[in-house]
Amino acid sequence: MKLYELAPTPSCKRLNIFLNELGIKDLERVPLDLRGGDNLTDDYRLKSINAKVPMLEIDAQTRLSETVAICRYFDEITPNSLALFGEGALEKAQVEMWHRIVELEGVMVAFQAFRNISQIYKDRETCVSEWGSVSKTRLEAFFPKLDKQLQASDYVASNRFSIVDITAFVLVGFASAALELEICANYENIQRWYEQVSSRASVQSV
Ligand SMILES: N[C@@H](CCC(=O)N[C@@H](CS)C(=O)NCC(=O)O)C(=O)O
Repeated sequence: MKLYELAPTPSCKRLNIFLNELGIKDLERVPLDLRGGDNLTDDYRLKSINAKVPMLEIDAQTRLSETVAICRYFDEITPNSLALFGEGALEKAQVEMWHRIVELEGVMVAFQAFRNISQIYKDRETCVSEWGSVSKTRLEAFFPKLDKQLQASDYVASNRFSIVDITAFVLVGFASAALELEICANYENIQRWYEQVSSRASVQSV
């Protein structure tokens, strides 16, 4: 089994925190140079449906793309009682609901903002500065929603740590560093939760 990645990217951070939670360490890793275009070669495109990282190669015929799909695979094959995708009908649905909200209104919008403002991938996509700015404004409008939820609940989806906290944690870190948004200073519930998640061993080693 091989994991194709660029460890500092947000998507790979999400996966690596999840793997740390499960205690998975001895995984063969293949580092890719994304800016150099390692993910755009014909060989990689044949292997990866979205030509992005992370990508898990299970064997010569079987590969998985999409961070959450890879997390789910490892969760299923690793005996554990962490319930990172929730436990019971209601909590599983709450995890699913909040994960979609955080990904669709947070992560995807943050990626659009960063990619269009920085133009780091202008060799492979059309970049529109105005779309980057609009996306950044839309992203800023998401954090009050997250803060309100964290006022009502210890963690994002419920009172228990889940995969949604990993995704939201990486999002807040990325938006603060790459988009220079002051999130923790402006939202006290996000700040309380962010400090709590930061103290987890799984997070400290990525
Ligand atoms: N929806 C995908 C997004 C993956 C993604 O956007 N990966 C970025 C790094 S964070 C990437 O590979 N970028 C290279 C490119 O777009 O060429 C997932 O969740 O895995």
